[in-house]
Amino acid sequence: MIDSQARQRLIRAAQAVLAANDLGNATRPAPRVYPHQWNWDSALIAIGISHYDQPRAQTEIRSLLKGQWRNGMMPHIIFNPEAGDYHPGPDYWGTAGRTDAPVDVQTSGITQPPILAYAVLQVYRNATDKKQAAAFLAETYPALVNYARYFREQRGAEKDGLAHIIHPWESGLDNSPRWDLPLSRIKIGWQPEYQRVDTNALDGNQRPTNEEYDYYSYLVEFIRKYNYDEGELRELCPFLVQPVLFNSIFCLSLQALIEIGKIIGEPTSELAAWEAKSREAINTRLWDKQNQTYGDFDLRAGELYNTATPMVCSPLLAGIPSQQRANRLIEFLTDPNLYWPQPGYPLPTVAMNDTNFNPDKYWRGPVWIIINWLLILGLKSHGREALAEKLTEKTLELISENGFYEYFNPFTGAGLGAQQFSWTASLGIDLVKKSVLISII
Ligand code: 2M8
Repeated sequence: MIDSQARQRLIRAAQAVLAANDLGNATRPAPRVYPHQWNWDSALIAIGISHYDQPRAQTEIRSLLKGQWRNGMMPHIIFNPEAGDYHPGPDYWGTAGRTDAPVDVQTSGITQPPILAYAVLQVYRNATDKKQAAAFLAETYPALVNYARYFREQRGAEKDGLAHIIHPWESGLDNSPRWDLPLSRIKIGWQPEYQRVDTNALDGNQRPTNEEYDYYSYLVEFIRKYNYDEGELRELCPFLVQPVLFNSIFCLSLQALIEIGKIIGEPTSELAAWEAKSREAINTRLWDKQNQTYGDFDLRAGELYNTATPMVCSPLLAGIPSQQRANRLIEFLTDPNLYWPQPGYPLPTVAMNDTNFNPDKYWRGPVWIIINWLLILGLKSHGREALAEKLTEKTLELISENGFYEYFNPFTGAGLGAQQFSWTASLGIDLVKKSVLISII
């Protein structure tokens, strides 16, 4: 149990991490390994910052929106012109001059989990000057709706209710075993030409393999070859998956957009229809009867498949499952053989009894604060406040005892990957602020 002094210390230290990673109008995820601005990182960073610096949180969002493409796409990276040491950089993406790409900033050409609209709503909720904050909502709303419309029109949500991704990096979960099956079906057409730099700064045993990087780089080259043309990529991209976590986050952001629309007096019936369609599709097309959890749909193979990771419970975060399904999912999450090690720290990103589980390797087992934070939200959405508080408590303990790492060993708590990681800091702040305990101290 971490007491109120430890919580205050955590907030101060987290603010120092965010200040050190501040690039002016944007925040990098970590000093050396991630020197640019990332899409969902920045959205989550803005939530943390909005608890103590509303103008800076709004600036974070505005700088992210500068990267938006004309078709509504929010790129996964906006490049920092001062930083060079990252693969793949702007030249490898080669998006400059593409018809849809912005002219004054350089970006990648794929997106990331669309948590942005939810983040904007949280920034508003944390504001004390609600009039100014509502003006910020009105300012950003059209861009946020365009981003949602992009998933409807370009990524299949209009047709299926579900958005597809064209690269594992779009999932945010890079080398999660969730992509092993669809990647294994891809025949690499040529040897991609690239140089990894991540393993210069970090232990290679904690990072994806070279084979995985071959797939990632090949897919970037493939997407670039087809000129970022969404229609062509829908037809031809060898990786085309409708992931459950991504779509649950899409639904959450649609719910947030509806709420924002109501606050600023915009009609919301169209958004409500989009949200209902996506929710329904998650509950039907992504429901895996056999495992009694949610899976991902591989559009290339035309099948639903599943992997033992806590993401199988992700629809909880947008209140999507029935109470009966939710109860079953929560039993999985709290099972000490799967996701709640005792002793240790919940929630490992792969089930501990699964052959893919590796407690130290990137998205293949370590605890990630983002996943805990999303599932804490899910527990609260389903009325499980006490359990949400328990998970909050364990997560804060993990950070305050081990530091603001990118990910953590679920048994020992040892920090892994990048140090001084921004979303660990910002979500740490958010967890302290929302914790039931803090409000009674
Ligand atoms: C990781 O992804 C990037 C590629 O986008 C990488 O491996 O270099 C993921 O953890 C992703 O979710 C995250 O947004 C990004 C920056 O923190 O790093």
